[in-house]
Amino acid sequence: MAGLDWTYGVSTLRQWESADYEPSLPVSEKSNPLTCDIDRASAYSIVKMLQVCDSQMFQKEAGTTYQRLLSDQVLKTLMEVAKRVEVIIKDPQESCVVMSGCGTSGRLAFLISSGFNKALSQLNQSEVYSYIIAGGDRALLSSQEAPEDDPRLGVLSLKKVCEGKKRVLFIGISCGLSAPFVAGQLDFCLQHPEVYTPVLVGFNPAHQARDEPIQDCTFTFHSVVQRMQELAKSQKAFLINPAVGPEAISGSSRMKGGSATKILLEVAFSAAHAATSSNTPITHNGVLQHMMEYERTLAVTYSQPDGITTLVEAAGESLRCSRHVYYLGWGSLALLGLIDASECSPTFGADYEDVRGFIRGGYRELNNNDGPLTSLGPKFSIAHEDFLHLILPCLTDTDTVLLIYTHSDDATEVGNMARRVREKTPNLHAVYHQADGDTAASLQQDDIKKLCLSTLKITWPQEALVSGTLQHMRELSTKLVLNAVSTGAHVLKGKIYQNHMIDLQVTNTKLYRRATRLLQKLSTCPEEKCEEALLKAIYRVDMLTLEMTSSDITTHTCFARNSTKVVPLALVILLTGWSLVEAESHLKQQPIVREAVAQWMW
Ligand code: S6P
Repeated sequence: MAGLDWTYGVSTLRQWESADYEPSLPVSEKSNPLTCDIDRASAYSIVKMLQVCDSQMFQKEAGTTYQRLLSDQVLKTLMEVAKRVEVIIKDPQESCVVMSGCGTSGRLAFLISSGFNKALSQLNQSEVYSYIIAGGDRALLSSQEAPEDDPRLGVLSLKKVCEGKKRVLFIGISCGLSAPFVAGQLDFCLQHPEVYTPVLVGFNPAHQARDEPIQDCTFTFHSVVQRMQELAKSQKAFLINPAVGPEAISGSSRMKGGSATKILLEVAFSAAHAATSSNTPITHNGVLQHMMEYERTLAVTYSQPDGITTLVEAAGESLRCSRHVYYLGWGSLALLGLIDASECSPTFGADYEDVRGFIRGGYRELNNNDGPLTSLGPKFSIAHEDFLHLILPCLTDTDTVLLIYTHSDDATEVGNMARRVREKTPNLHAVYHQADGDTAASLQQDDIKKLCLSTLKITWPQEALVSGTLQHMRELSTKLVLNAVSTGAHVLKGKIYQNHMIDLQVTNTKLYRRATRLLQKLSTCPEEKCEEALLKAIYRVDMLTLEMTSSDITTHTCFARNSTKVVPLALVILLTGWSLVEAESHLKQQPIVREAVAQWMW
C-alpha cells in the first residue's frame, strides 16, 4: 500500500452512493470501497484509510439520495428535538429524556446521559436524562448481543425507567434501523402518544429500515419507521437518520455510527442547555456551527497520523504475540477506553483479556444505574487499583499500556501510574489532551512524557474552552484514536479479510444474516448452501437433523453463543467440501483466519 494516493477522487469517496453499489444492502451494512484492501495495509495506511472513512461523515449532500449530517432537514429536526429537551429541563418534575440502544448505541446513551446530567447538577438543576442498554448494565462492559432481538424486554425496561412520568422524550438509537429491542420501544411510544414523543436516531434512509418479521410482533422496524414518518409531519415524532457512509470494517457501527450518534445528540442537548442556562436561542446557525466544531475535531485528531500509527503498531504487535493492550484512563475519556475495549469481543471475536480498559475511581466514577458490577466476574474489574493488583504483576514487554488523560487530570497521579508501569515495561504510551498555551501543565507533562515510549499530544484551541465544548471534542477525539488502535491492531493480527470480519459471533439475527451474506460473498455459493454450512458449524455436525433445520433463528443464535469460529469453519467447509473435523483441524493449525481461508480465495 506504500505510495497509495490519499487524495481520493470524489468518485471513489462517493462510490457507495451509487444505486448499483451493493443495492440489496442498507448503507450501514455495505462494505466501504475505501477500505477494501485494509487487511493488507500497513499501520500508517490503516490510519489514513480510517481518516478518509471518518471524513465521509461530513460529506455534503449531493442530489436527493441521502440526507447527510449537515443536511438542512437534519439540522431542523435537531433544533426541534433541542426545543423539546429545553421544555423538559425547565419543568423536570414529571418529565424526562430517555435514550436507549443495544451494544455501542446503549453505551453511548450511557456516556451522553452521564455527561449531560453532570452538567445539569453543576448548575444545581435536576437531572433529566436516563439511559437504557439492552442486556442491562453488564452490557456497558461486555458483549450482550442476544437481548437486541427482544422487543418485549425493550418495552419492559422503558416502562420501568419512565414510571410516574407524564412527559417522556424517548430517543431510540439503532444505527442500522434494525434492533427489535428499540423497535419495540418505539412501537410502545407510538401507542402512548399522551406521554411519549419518540425520536429515532440511525444512519440509514427510512426505506432501508429492516423489514424482517419480529417474533410474536405485528410490526417490523420498517413499519414502525413508516408510522413515525407519518407523525413526523406534525412533529409528534422525529427521525434523525443521515447517512454517514459504510463503516471501515463492514457493519462495525461502533465506529462512524457511534461517533455520529454522539455528535447529533450532543449538539441537540448542548443547544437545549444553552437555551435554559444562558437564554441562547436555538438557531439553525448555532446548530450548524456546533456540528462544524466536530468536523474540526476530526481534522485536529487526524493531523497526527504518525502518532496514531505508533499506537496501532504497538497494539498490533502485542496482539500478534497473544499479549494484551491496556487503556488506563481518567474521567470520561476512560469511559471511551472501557467502551472501545468491550467492543473488541463482539467485533473481532477477541477475548476480554486482549484489550481492557480501566478507569480512575472505578464504579464510583462510572456512576451507572446498577452500581458496582465486580461480582459478575473478572472482566468487570475496572478500577486502576484492579489493574495494579491483577495485571501489573504479570505485565511484560510485549504488553502495550496506554495512558489517556487531559491537562485537568491530576498529573502527579498520572506520573505515579506511569512510573509503576515503567518498572515492568517500556511499552508505555500516552494520549494527552492539552489546551493551547497551557504551559503550567506542560512542565509536569514533560516528566510523564520521558517515561513514555510515545505521546500523542492533542492540543485544543482556547476557543473550545470558551464555548464549553472542549470535553465533547476530547471525547470524540479519544474515541477516534482508540477505535483506530483496536481496529488497526486486529487488522494487523489478521482478523479481517478485505474489509470484513470473518470470525464474527453469530449471536443475534442481525449477525446471523450478516454471516450468511458474508459466506455467500466469499464462497460465491447460493444462499441455501451457505446457511446449511453455517448451521453445520453452529451445531458442529456434518449432517443436520430435521430439528436443527426447522428451528428458528433465535434457537440457532442461542446455540451459537457457545460455539467458536463458526463463520470461518462454515467458509472452509464451503470452499473445500471437507468434513467438519477436517475443517476444524485445519483452522487449529492456522489460527489466523485470513491465512486459513486465503489459499482458496486468492
Ligand atoms: C457494532 C457493535 C454492536 C452494535 C449493536 C447495535 O460495532 O458491535 O454491538 O452496537 O448491534 O446496533 P444498532 O444498529 O442497533 O445500533
